[in-house]
Amino acid sequence: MTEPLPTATFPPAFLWGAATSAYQIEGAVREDGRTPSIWDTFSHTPGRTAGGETGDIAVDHYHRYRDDVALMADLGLTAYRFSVSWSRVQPTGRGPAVQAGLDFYRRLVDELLAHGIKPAITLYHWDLPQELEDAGGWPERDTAHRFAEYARLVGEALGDRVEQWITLNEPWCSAFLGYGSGVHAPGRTDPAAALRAAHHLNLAHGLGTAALRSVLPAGHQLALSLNSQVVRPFSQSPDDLAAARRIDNLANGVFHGPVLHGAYPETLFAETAPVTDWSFVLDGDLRTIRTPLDALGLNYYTPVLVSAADGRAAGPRADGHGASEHSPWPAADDVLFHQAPGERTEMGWTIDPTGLHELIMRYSREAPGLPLYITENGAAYDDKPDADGRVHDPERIAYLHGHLAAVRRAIGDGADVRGYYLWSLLDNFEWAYGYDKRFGAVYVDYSTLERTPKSSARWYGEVARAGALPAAVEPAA
Ligand code: IFM
Repeated sequence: MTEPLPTATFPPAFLWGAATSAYQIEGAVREDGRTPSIWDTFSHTPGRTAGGETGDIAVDHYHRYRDDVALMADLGLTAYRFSVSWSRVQPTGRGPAVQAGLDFYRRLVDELLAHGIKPAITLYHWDLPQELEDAGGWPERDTAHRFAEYARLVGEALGDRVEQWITLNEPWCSAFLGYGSGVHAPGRTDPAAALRAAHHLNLAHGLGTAALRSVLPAGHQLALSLNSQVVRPFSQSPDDLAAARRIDNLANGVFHGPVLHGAYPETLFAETAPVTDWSFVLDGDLRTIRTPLDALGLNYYTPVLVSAADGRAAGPRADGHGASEHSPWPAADDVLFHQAPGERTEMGWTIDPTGLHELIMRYSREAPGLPLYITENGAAYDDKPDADGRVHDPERIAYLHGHLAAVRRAIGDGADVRGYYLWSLLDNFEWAYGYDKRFGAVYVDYSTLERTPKSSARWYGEVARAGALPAAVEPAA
């Protein structure tokens, strides 16, 4: 029998990582054959992002990746999760790959491996090639087949050196923010299209996983990253409990139902009947989607608090997903979203590490035996350099400490959590919020693109090196 771990110590093979995504950091949007994705189009459309900001330059990671990898190694990180830009690799979303695009990722991976950092690839982090959106986007079934072809191309090119693969990042956002509330690209506001998109994203995950398995060496790890929500009822009244269950279906069940269990939640069909009859789910789809996974990625930031409408006023919809008169939650206009009590980050998101513990334990039960990774967790704060140019961010250290303690507690409670990826390595383009929200452990001066590790980066690096959490949360000097 193995010895129990001392309380603050993590398992020896635990991965200490940071995460990013292509459009948020790379820039170089017109180089080496890359064509526009839906985020290029969206961010260049007046009124779509704060201050009209775009990812044209972002933090220029495309040219500075060597420095960024050196920075990670210097901090002591052991893993890095990044996404591949589909438009860089397969500019029209179909046909052969562009060598220059693949070469960039090959160079990045080689640099990581040379520094002893384990790469984890996300194939799709929201940046659909514009040509595929012009052909109908995710509400069209063919997009799932296009994704599988793209997955195979990247798998063939990088499968010899990358073991960890994630098909999709947060398909909820792609479907419901992209096609429902319209606060994300492509900015459509059609609840039926959002549900079709959700199904075709699930299908893309299934087809993409099969395509990857056909080209990757045995033993590689295939996963999916969900931003599964911790949905809490405002009260224990039957109506509030029913509201929470409905939102749980739309936030979680719509993805983990087919992926883990091969079926959509029964009640989801009746609840969304005013919007769609789900006739786009064809025979065999659910079998394809349920293809075995090797791990599950969980992204967590904050819980969601909901109630039934019943005459209560909740103020503006406080689900943390941007301002739009269109709800991202199809057929749920009678559910109210409330601000959860407690301190908030700069995003207005309530800080509650107990939600992360709850989420991990839920998926340990939903998918027994499936290794879990926290593929995103972190916080935005209004960080500023002091007179000496240093950036102190004790709030972020406290946030990370609290959430890592929750992960450790879940491991103690029997959960098989194998790694943690802080969101994000660098300050970056926070989608519709532009550059206003800083999630980075490393500060970026947007006028010079100079990088300065914040005190949280140093603190996190020390935790990674020690493989254990300190008792106190004092910022590292
Ligand atoms: O920046 C995003 C990331 O792209 C996906 N998950 C949430 C992060 C913070 O909003």
